[in-house]
Amino acid sequence: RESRHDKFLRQHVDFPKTNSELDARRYCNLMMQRRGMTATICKPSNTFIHGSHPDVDAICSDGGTYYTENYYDSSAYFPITACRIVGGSQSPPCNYRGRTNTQRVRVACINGEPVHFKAPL
Ligand code: UM3
Repeated sequence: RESRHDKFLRQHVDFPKTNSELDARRYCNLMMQRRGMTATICKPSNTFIHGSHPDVDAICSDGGTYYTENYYDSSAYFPITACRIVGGSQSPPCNYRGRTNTQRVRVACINGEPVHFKAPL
């Protein structure tokens, strides 16, 4: 069975960025499907971090600063693509809007590994 950390990597880490020539909307529509987030319902919001697995994992230790509870903010700025469902499409085919940015990211850590992406920073 997939661990929480493996699920986090599947849903939130894409490095190097897949099909970087695509615009953000096409990227989201492709990757939300390819990473298994559109099977039964369209996951409403999901952010992809374009950083290496070790660099993202390090947010929970020397690459991050403690925020609160089990949340840590990355020290590094990562390129990200934030995907958000276009109003209406709750079930497949899922239509997303995409937005790119470069920013620090906030994650929840369990046993020193990221398991959850925290929306705003
Ligand atoms: N989510 C993102 N990016 C956003 C907003 C929400 O990835 O900008 C995800 C994180 C959570 C879920 O999924 O939406 C609820 O906040 P996760 O637990 O699988 O990381």
